[in-house]
Amino acid sequence: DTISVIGLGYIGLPTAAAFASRGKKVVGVDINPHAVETINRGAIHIVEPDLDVLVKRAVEEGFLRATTQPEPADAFLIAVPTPFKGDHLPDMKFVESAARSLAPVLKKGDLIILESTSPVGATEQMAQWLAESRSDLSFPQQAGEQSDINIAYCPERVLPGQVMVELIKNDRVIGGMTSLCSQRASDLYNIFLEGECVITNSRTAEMCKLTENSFRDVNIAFANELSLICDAQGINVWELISLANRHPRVNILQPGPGVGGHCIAVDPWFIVAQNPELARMIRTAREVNDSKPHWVVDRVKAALADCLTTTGKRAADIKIACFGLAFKPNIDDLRESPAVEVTHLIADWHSGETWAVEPNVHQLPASLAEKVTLQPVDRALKEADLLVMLVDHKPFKAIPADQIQQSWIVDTKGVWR
Ligand code: SAJ
Repeated sequence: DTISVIGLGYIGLPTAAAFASRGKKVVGVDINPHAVETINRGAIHIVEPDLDVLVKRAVEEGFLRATTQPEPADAFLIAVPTPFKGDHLPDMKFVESAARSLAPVLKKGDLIILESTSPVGATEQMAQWLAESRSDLSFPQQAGEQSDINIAYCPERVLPGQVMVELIKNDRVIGGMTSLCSQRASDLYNIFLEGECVITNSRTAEMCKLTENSFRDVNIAFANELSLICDAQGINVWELISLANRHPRVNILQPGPGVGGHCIAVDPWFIVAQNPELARMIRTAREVNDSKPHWVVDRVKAALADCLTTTGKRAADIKIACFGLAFKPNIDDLRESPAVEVTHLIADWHSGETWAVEPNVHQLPASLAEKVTLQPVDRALKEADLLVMLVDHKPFKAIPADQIQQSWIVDTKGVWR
């Protein structure tokens, strides 16, 4: 039996590799020829621990192959991005084109699983697109248990940086369009899954994925709101949270410069888009988290003003060092990162030098490189006038307190408190 994975990104490629490592024949499909060519060489085009070894072995042993055009298979997994199209509305164009592109190669008995984060109803919509685009009209297009193909929604829930572990260990929510669809999808994941397959319908599974990330967003927003309140009240928010968390039923998350990544800052808006009147707390949480970078920049402006009055220096002579660019600690992923946003905003306003300190990258993105220079930790600690802590990477946490001589520090992670 052949398994085809459409979309070879952060979710599709690890999933393809997981099936291939269990001796299944996997054909990966991606519209990006660079990704296809890289994978067929046995290499990877994304950063994720342990994935490189797995892909290399799978390609060498002939279990994994990539292509730009869908081919016939017995099971298809769709793991393409679902970004925004303007105004926080979900854009399903990649799911639609993936579905339409595989319709011509479908045959009776095939299983199609959607994994991409999607609004409620997306799986029914995908079934519609498939039905419209099918060329094998010899099979009657029937709904429900009579349908000649099986469709399910099975969201991924892996944490970037730990994908290969969580892919196998986490439980899977299986949202089949019928119970036969769910059964077949469960059988497929059980090829590599150590966690449990939990069966529900497709709409509940779609909402479940959105709910998980909204839960985290709302809880981070609570921590971020506390950090603003504590700042106004002269209270150390990290001490406060650790004290409150000693209550047996309180477990507050950590504040920071904002919420980044491709999921938590996006998925809650899918709920808001479909329920604008009802999703009041979910929307507010998004607004609280999205406004945090601006609040941080206001703190930096205040610190600079104080520095200028105290030292009598000119702003143009002040070096501001931003520690961390990644969207969370101990990774190198800068996409949708609040730390990058804060650094941009500082560099746009500050007349002196703005430095970025990010041990996990060797080159700044072009837009940042125009106005910011990448500096080593030591130099920033010695020469910068104002320090801005944005990401609590391990090496930053390890800096001994006596090496931090600066009087002006804006610490969004409570590392140098
Ligand atoms: N963050 C905080 N405070 C915290 C925890 C996180 O400010 O206490 C920030 C991080 O710094 C980062 C953002 O939130 O900017 C998101 O980071 P994360 O580690 O919470 O999550 P992601 O985006 O790496 O992965 C999430 C996970 N979802 C949940 O934990 C509910 C993952 O399991 C999902 O599979 C993934 O989204 C996804 O693909 O949807």
